[in-house]
Amino acid sequence: TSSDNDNQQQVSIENLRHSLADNLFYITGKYTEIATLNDFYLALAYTVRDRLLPRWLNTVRTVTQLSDNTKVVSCLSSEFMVGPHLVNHLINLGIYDQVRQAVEESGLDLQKLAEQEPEPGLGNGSLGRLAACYMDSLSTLEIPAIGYGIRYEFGTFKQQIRDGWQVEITDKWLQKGNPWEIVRPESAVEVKFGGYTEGYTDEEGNYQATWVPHQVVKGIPYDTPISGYKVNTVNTLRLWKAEAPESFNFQAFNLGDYYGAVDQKVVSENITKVLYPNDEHIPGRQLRLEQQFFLASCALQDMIRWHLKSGGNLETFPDKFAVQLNDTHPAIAIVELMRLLMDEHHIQWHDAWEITQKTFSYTNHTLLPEALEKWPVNLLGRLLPRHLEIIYEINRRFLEEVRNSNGRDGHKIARLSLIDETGERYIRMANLACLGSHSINGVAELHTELLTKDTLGDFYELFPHKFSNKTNGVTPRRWLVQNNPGMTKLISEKIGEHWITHLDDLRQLEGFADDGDFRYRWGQVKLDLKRSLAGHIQQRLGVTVNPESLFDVQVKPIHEYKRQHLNILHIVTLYHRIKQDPTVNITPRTFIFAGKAAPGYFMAKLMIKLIHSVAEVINHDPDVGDRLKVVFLPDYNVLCQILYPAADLSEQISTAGKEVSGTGNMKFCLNGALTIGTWDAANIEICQEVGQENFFRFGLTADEVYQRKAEGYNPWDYYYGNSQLKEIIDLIGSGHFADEDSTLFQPLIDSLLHQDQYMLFADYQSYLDCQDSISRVWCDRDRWLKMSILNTARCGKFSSDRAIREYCDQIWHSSPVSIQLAD
Ligand code: 26R
Repeated sequence: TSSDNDNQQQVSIENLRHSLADNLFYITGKYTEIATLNDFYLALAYTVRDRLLPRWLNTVRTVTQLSDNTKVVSCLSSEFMVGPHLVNHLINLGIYDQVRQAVEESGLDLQKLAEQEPEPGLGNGSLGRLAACYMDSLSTLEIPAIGYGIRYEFGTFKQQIRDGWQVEITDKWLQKGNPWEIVRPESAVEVKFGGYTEGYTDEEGNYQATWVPHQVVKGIPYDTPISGYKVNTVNTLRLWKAEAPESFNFQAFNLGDYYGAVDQKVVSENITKVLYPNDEHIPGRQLRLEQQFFLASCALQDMIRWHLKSGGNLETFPDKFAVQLNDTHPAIAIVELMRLLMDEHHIQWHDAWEITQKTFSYTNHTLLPEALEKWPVNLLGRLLPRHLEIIYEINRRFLEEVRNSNGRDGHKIARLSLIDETGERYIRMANLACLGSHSINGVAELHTELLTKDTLGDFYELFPHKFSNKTNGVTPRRWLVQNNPGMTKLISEKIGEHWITHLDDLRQLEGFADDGDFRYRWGQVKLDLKRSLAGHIQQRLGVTVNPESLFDVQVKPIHEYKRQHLNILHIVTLYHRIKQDPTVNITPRTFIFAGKAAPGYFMAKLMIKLIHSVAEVINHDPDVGDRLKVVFLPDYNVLCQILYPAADLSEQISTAGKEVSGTGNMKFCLNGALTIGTWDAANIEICQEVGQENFFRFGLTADEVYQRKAEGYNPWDYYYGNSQLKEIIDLIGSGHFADEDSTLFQPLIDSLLHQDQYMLFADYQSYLDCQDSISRVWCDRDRWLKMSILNTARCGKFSSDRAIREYCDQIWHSSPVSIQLAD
């Protein structure tokens, strides 16, 4: 067809080269002679975006004109960690090779240009990355979808290390412009804050409320395309920026109070200034609640406008949109939809509540009780007075129902209540999310089990039908195809390319696990990646590591429950063995760490310091030589992509029952790393898939952790009961790694000796034994390679495509729509 020809034409080398030159001239306004590398990157980005636009606009047009029986998936998330766009689009559009050639013929280097792209760090960790993987799969599966989030001006902080300590630097990702977004000022919405409510009774005798806000803020949408792999679907990620409405403070202008009016502008724009790090002190942060409500209100107004414009009425809203709440951060949307339906569209409570429950579904991502969100009643009432009224009414009706059908167990009612009245009064966002949704899911089997038994047990008892498990997944496009071209090529050579969208097909690799030639090449791919990582390490940190050593990698946020310090205990044990007998036989290992600590989390920051201090000593000790090296790669986001493919061993060592799912574990497995893991989170399912003979398991189970605690766990028993453990704890405590300063790591040592909340001591010996057996297996290279191949071959379950299919079939009831390209 002619549109196919246009397409071919559009991506001919010749045409790409011209566009590149044109965009450089017309968009960056530069001649080649004075253009910077960043200008060339921008020109290339626009060249690629131009080629996405026909697909994107056709997707938007098709989706907005959909008949009633097709549902749009709407993902509300306070975080989206989409990662760099450029190479991702090249691969999805299938034009990587053409573009590389066009770039080369223009005298440039594609990789260098790609490195110019700042990473939009609009998230803290895997919750935001999960949302991005899911957007990728939605597009690839041709599901009409929209992601709603916040366009933070500053994303997650950049991490620098000074003298072994983490230092936070602001992330100015928008500084040099963002070619991937298109602002849509004509689609702005208004969001209200503060003030008071007025009630009246209408002609029909119904109570009506009006909200007289104190402040109005404008939400401006910025759209980013999310392409699917080799399909026409390009869905939208719509991020909202807060601005002051120009007309709002006219009075101040008229009175000549120019600065007063400008102040207002500053206050409004603060709402989307910065992403909050995962921190312990969130409940009092008014700005965080403002962000949450801002997102919820913008998204809902946008969807309602869209629905009404396409001729729908609000009764059919849930047939048009399936709204997924990514954790409780956007859960205030439940109340906002009630308000919009009742106060602005005059729908009665009963109907409004039915529409609301049909619309929302909720995914939980937290088990730690201190991370369950709650907002002080006073704060919420001040900021959202009308919403507090609605919450009280939802709660009143709910608790009345509970009392009527379940009797008067006061404790249970107190636990179910949307309001925590055990001390200062709080609104419990998880309770609100459970009540206002028709579906609640956990993100790994064990997590869902613990949720239903414990964290949300009371709700499970009332609404067992609402609960289900949807084990997380990651997109193989970014985490294998893009990140690990060598392995991708090797796999595709053997089994074709169908696996890229049907990851279960990797099973066909099982047939090659015993093929000597294939094994050899598999090993070579890994070795190449390790060499290139070693080069990076040399360049960035000045540390020489041996690419032939076992690369033992732990990358994830730094947290006590994730137990980076257990890993350190193993490293110090090996060091101690060498010091006792320098001729001891030790399998050479390179220990690689990366990850950020929340800025206010002292213990996590001390763990980073400990890693650096131990590294400093070990890396320079002549007795150790090049047998052991320890490195910490700063600013995890940028470098993490190359860490997964280069890893031999993946450390997934959280205290059982504490990690929700993990997704890093899946990325490692996909890239052929073997896992040393506790019986926790998605590790369990990985082990079940790859087979226990291909997985290194250690430590207590979640049940055992629970029992030990119940029996009265005493870390001193382990300290005195295990001389090796005692020796290394004493070694760290003595200041050996801290220039003889015995106070530096005392807080860490004390917390282990006196409490050991995360049971490092209980798992220490088991971890050590497991690591020793890993060292033995490593020496049998053939065996290791076979296990590595089988890990990749059997991890098909952990594709985000599988996860999204489950969400579509069981929760959203949404199906694919193929997008035709118009002529
Ligand atoms: C409320 C505030 C303090 C807060 C708490 C916790 C803010 C953010 C979080 C992070 C949570 C929601 C999170 O990211 N959880 C992670 O979700 C991943 C995706 O499901 C899991 O893989 C991972 O195990 C889990 O920690």
